[in-house]
Amino acid sequence: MSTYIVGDLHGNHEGLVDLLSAVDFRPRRDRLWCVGDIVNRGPGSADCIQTIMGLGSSARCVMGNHELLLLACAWGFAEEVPDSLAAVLDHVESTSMLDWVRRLPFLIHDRRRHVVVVHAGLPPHWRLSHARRQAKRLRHILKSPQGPDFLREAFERSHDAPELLHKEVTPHKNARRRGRAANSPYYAIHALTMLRRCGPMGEIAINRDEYDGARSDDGFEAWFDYPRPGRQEKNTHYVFGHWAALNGVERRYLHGLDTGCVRGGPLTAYEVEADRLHHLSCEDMTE
Ligand SMILES: [Mn+2]
Repeated sequence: MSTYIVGDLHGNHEGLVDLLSAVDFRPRRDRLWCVGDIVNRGPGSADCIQTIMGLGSSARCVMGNHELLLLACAWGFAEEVPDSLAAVLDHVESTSMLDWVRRLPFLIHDRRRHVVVVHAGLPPHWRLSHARRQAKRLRHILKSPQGPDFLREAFERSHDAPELLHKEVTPHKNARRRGRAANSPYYAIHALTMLRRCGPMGEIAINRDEYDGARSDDGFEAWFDYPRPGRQEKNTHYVFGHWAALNGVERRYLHGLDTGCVRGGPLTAYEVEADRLHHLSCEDMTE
């Protein structure tokens, strides 16, 4: 039995099918997990959802920011609806697909396999137990009747006034206010689905996504370059996507799997039990 964690698919259904075939994936024996952003950009968003949904309990997927965008499109408050997501909304099975997307978890922690999966990252000042609670709360909110209002508010904060989001999601220096800000679900949804670089207390750096592997001079480091407690579980593999500009990150216990498979990069999957990567060449689908 093998568990394959696959990087951001972005509607590259061909890549998904080819990868499953290349590793001789069998749903009764193997498991497929996804780091999120299975939709948008590429032409096969609906097919990606259906294939993964169709695997039932053999597949798991965490929520990515593009799944949130799909929900925003469905709920009528996205600034614009990309063609690749309109195809999901127009699909005859859209209701069941959207219902599935809405219920995706924001974090997977498999204690037996010693694996944690999130779409973007974990703020360095969060313990894993806190991240799990936040993820659970977000999932609960999104699938509740308040889900659309909550997501609309989260989108408004990040789209209409990014500088305001920056302030609101940034933990305050004052300890009590800091605690409150760090517990904000708007902070949590941004961190789990959008985080790239941040300050030591999880201050999110908006629009500062460049990274050359060296320490930065502005105090905003890649979330995974901070020591514990952000990744305090020993002997546990942390797996994420979202940051295609890195072209993948491969360190001991750290696996960044977004290698831009919809823009001509490979599709990358991490095979948990064997502790190894698979790369599948893909054609550029954005042209
Ligand atoms: Mn993403």
